[in-house]
Amino acid sequence: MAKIAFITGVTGQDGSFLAEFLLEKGYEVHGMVRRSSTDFHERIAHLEDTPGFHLHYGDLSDSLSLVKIIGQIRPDEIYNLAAQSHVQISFDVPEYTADVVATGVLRVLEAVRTCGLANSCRIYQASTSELFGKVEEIPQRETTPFHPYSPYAVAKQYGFWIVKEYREAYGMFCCSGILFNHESERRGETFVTRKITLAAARISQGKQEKLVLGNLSSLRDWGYAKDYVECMWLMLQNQVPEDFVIATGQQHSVREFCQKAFRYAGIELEFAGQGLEEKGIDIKTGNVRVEVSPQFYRPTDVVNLLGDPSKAREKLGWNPQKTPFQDLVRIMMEHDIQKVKGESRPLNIRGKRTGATT
Ligand code: NAP
Ligand code: F7E
Repeated sequence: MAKIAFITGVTGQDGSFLAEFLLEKGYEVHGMVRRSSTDFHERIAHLEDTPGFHLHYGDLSDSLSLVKIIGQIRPDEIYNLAAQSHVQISFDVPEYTADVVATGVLRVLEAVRTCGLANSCRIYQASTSELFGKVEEIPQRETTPFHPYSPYAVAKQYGFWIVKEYREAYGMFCCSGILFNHESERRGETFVTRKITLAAARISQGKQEKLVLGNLSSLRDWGYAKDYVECMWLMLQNQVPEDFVIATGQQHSVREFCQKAFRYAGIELEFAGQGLEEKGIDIKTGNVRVEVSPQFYRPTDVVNLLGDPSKAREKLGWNPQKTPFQDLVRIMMEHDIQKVKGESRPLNIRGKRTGATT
C-alpha cells in the first residue's frame, strides 16, 4: 500500500518540490489549494495529471475544510507548509498572518485528533529561522533562545510551541523543522534573492533600468529549497519526533548575493556609499544598477542569521552543502535569464508591473 501524504501549501515553492519528491518515492500525494480568481497553479501545473496526485479545496483559516479533507484521505503524513510567508507583508496584514500562521497550525493538529488519527499520523510543521530573530547567539542551533522580531515570526513562535505541546500532551508524532532561508528558481518574486536574480537578468537584457532594495548588509544562510524538502521527509522517518535546525552553515549578505547574480549576467558591480546613499555601479559603464530605498526597510529587521546544521547532519544523515551558494545563484540565474527572454513589456525601476511595495 502506498503511503498517503497531505501537503498544505502545495502551490508554494516548498510544496511543489515536496510533492515531486514524495511522488517519486511512491506516495499518494494530496495537496490543499485555495480558490483564487486565477486557477492556474504555476508551480504544480506539470503535476496535475500525474497518477496519485490529488488536489482539494481548503484553507488554513477554515477548520471544517481541514477536518473534511483529513477525514477523507486519512493521511500517514501531513506537511503543514501553508502560510502567509512574507515577513515584510506580515507588518501590513498582522491579524491575517496570525490567523493562518499561528492558529492555522492548531487547526491542523485538532483536525488530526478530531479524525481519530492522533496515534497514526505524523505531522511536519514548517518552522523558521525567523524565530531566532534578534539573535541571541551566532550560529543559531536547536538550543538557541528565540527572539521573534516580526508579526510573522511571533505567529510562527505559536506554531512551534503548539506542536511541541501536542507532542507532549497527547504523544503525537509532530515536529518542527527550523528551516533557514531556502531559495530556488520557484521562489516568490518579492523575496530578495528572486527579486535580485530577475532584475539582474532583465537589466542585462536592457529590460529594466535599475534594482531598488532595502538593507544590503542583512546576512542570511541561504540554501537550495529542493535539498531542504528532503529533510522535511527525513524528519518524519526518524524514530522519534524531534525538532531540527536546517541550514547550510554559511552566511552571505544581500550585497554579496547581488554581486554574484549580476556577475553571472555579465555585469561587474562595485558598491559605493553608505546606508540610503549606497549604490551598486556597473564598473564597465559607470551606470547605477542598484539603489537603496527606505520603502524596503522593515520596522524591525532580522540581520544576522547563520544556522548550525550539525544535528541534522548527524541524526538524519542530511548533507547541508549539497548545493553550495554559488550553485544556488547559478541555478536561479540560468532559469531567470531564460525566463525574461520572453518578456517584452518594460518594467518600472522596481522590476515590477504593479505598484505593490515589496
Ligand atoms: P510560499 O512559496 O509563500 O508558499 C506558501 C503556500 O501557502 C502557498 O501554497 C499558498 O497558497 C499557501 N497559503 C497561504 N495562505 C494560505 C491559507 N490561508 N490557506 C491555505 N494555504 C495558504 O512559501 P514557501 O517558501 O514554500 O515556504 C513554505 C513554508 O515554510 C511556509 O510555512 C513558510 O513560512 C515556511 N518557511 C519558509 C522558508 C523559506 O526560506 N522558503 C524558511 C523557513 C520557513 P497560494 O499559492 O494560494 O498563495
Ligand atoms: O528578506 C532584506 C530583508 O524577504 C531577506 C521567508 O521565506 O525566509 C524568508 O524571510 C533579507 C531581509 O526573506 C530587500 O530586509 C533587502 O533582511 O528574502 P526576504 P526573509 O525575510 O528572510 C524566512 C526564513 C522565512 O521563514 C520567510 O517565510 O533581505 N532585503 N532588500 C530585502 N528583502 C526583500 N524581500 N526585498 C528587498 O527589496
